[in-house]
Amino acid sequence: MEAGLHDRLNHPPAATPAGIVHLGLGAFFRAHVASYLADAMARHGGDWGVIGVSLQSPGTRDRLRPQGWAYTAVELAPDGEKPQIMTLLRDVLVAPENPQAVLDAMAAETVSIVSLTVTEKGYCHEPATGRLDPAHPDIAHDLEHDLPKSAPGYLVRALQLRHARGLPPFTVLCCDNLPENGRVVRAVVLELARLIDPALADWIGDNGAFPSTMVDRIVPATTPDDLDRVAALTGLRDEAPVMHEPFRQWVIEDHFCGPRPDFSGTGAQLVADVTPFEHMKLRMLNGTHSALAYLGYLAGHQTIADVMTDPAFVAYARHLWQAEIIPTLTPPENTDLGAYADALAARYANPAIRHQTWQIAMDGSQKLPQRILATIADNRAAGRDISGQALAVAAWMRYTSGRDETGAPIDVKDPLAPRLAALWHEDPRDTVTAFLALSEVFPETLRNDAGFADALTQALSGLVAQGARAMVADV
Ligand code: CS2
Repeated sequence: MEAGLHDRLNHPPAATPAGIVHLGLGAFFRAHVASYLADAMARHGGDWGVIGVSLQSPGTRDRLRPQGWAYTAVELAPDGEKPQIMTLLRDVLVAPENPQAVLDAMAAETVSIVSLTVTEKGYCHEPATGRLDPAHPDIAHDLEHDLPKSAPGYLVRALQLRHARGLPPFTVLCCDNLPENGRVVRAVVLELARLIDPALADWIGDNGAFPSTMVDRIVPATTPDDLDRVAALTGLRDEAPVMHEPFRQWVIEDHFCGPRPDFSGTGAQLVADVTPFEHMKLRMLNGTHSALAYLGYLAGHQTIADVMTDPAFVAYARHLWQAEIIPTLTPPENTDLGAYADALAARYANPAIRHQTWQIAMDGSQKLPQRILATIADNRAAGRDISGQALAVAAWMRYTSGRDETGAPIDVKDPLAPRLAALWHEDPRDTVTAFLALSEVFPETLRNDAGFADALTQALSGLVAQGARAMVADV
C-alpha cells in the first residue's frame, strides 16, 4: 500500500500562525495564491499560514484533515509533471457547520488579510452593474441574522466583530476574475454594512483596504484519475491534490491596511493600478476561454486542448485576439499584447491540461459581462467588428437551451439556468429578443443596440442551421 501524505509529514516544518483567512478553498486558491504564499514564506519567513474556509460543503476539509491539511500541487508541463507538497494550511473550517468559528477566525488579532476565491457569483452582485443584489436569498438571510451565509455577509460581520473588539480591519484581498475586483467587493461590503449599521460602513470605508488583483493560472478540476497519477508520481496517496499549468501571474494593487507578506523574488507584482492587467487578462484569456468553451462544447470537444487541435478554432481565437480584443486594450507597461496572445495559444494547447469545456461553460450569466460583453460594447462604440464575439454569445444562448447539436441534453450549471432555458424559441430572433431583456447580464447600451441584435440573430441562425464547427470556420 502507498504511504499516505501524513506519513511523509511525520515531522512537519514548525507551524507558523495563520495571518490569513481564505474564503473559498477550491483548487484555484490551492494552486495559485497558496503557491505564492509558500514561496514568500520560504524566502522571507512571516506568519502567513492560512485558515481555509469552505463556504458550502465539507468535502475538501474531510479529505485534507487526515493529511494534516497538507496536499500536493502538481505542475503539468507538456514534458512532464512536477509535484510540490504544500504545507501552509493551518486549519479548514466549513462555514455552514459553524459560522461563529469562521467569524472568530476572521476576527483574530493575528489575522491581517482575508482573501477570497468564491467565484463570480459569490459576491451576490448584479454582474451588469456591480451593485449588491439585496434580493439575493443569501443577502436577504444575512440582513436578518447575525450568523451569515454569503461571502459579503462574512466579511461584514467579521469586520463588525473587529470593530467591537477595538481591532483594526483586515485587508480584503479579492482573487476572483472580476474587473476591478477590489472595487466590486468594496462596493458590496459597504452596501451591505450600510444596511446593517451605517456607522460600521463608515468605519470600514475609512479604515479598510480592498486592493484589486489580477490572478492567472489554469487549474482544471481534479479528477479521480489524477489521484492515481499523483500516487504513481510521488509514491504518496493524496486525496486532495491540485493539478495546474506551469504559468502563473499575480498582479496586486499595493494598498493594504495592515501587514502583508513580502513577495519580493516570488514573481508577484505589486503595482499602483491593476486595471490594465485585469482588462488584458479578462478579455484576452477568459473571454476567449468562454468563447472556445461554448463553441467547442457544441462542436463536440471535451477540453480546450482538444479544441486547439482544430486549425479552424485556432484561427478563430487569433481573429478574436487581433481584430476584436486587442484594439480595445491599453497594454500594461512592458507588455506586448501580440506576444501575450501567442503565449495564450501555447498554454491552451498544452495537452497535459485536461480543462473541460463544460467546466469553463459554467456560470456564463456571471462571466460574460466582463469577459465578452464589455469588449463588444467598446467595439460597437468604436464601429469595429464584433462578428467573432457575437458568435460566442450566440453559442452561449444555444448552450443554455440545454440541448446540444445532436439533441442530447447538456448539464447547464448557472444560477440563472432555469430562466435561461425558458428564453429559447424556435425563431432565433425571438430568442435574441428574450435574452437581450436580461438587464442583469447585458449592459443597457447593448440591450438597445439593433445592430448587435442583428449580429446575434445571424450568428444564432447559423449555429442552428450549420453547427458550431462550420460557423467558427466562417469567421
Ligand atoms: C476559466 C478560468 O473556468 C473558467 O471560467 O476561464 O478559471 C481560467 O482558467 C483562469 O481564470 C485562468 O487564470
